[in-house]
Amino acid sequence: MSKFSRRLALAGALALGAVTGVAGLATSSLAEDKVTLRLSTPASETDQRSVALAEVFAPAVADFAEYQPHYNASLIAQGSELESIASGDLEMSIASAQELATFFPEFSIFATGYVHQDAAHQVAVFGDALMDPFKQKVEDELGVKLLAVMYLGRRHVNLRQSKDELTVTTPADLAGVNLRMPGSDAWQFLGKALGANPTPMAFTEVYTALSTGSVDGQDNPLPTVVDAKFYEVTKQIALTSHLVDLNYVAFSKAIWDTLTPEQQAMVQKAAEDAAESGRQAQLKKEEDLVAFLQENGLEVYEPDLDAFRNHVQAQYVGSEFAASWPDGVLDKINALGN
Ligand code: KDO
Repeated sequence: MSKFSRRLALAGALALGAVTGVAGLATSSLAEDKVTLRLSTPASETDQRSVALAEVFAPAVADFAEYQPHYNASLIAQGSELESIASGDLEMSIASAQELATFFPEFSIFATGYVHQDAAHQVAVFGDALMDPFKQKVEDELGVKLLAVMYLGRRHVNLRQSKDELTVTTPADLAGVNLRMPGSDAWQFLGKALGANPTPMAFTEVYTALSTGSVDGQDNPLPTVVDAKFYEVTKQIALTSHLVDLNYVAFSKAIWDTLTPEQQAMVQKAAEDAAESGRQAQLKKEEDLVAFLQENGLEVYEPDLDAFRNHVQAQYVGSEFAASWPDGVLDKINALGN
């Protein structure tokens, strides 16, 4: 479905969701006196964002909410979570800017290579007034509240070929490389901007695709490469840092509206605390995991970062994505960095 028809289809789903979401809550409130918060994510149970939500978010809201996480996309397919929240079939997800860009193209600014500089920059951007119209639109048109920004990490290029077979120095070295990227336009564009031949595929299929050779590689941060065991079926990581990647804690507005102001404040704080806890854990892992990967036989090295940054940025200039960015927002984002 194109971006625009997807957004139109949502208008109907949202109207329906506002009704079924609240009805669902009313039933569960009467039966159990607690609101059920189902979260669906492609991430595993041991992913640091999952851990943070289970260990920090869930207990903080336990007085009035029962948190029910579903991992490995076992409840909802990757990329369909926001629609599910809008239609009242899900209460929470760990949403990407790329998924949001399928409804609101301007979100691609947060999914663009080499825009965010680090985890602190993500937090500054998310908390800045520049985010207000983005958050408002998602709330009004999708029925989803973006509560906090979670740090996924620096995405790098992770390949099956050994460094002897293929050394990645500049984007030209990725020509013809079938690089798995998640399946939305913003992701695919980033794969092309890196110089590769992007192949769309759900996260849960990547391990098998790498082991059979149906793709040459994938891109993800080091903690994901380890958590999903991609290092077992790949031989090298070129530390391109092409995207300091984030996810948002997404929460059903229909459910939010049924909470008391005190409960809303607790949900908000719980999401922020979980994001902070997950962020610190993920940053620590990123620091520690190079050694682990090397011990496991992977070659981990830095390519020509200027060549990658210049090439990727040049691809966005004049693109349909850049055309959707509100005037002045990129400058504001840059001003919040180092
Ligand atoms: C992935 O599919 O590569 C990706 O890293 C994209 C992210 O936005 C996010 O959906 C993530 O997968 C999942 O949470 C699994 O880690």
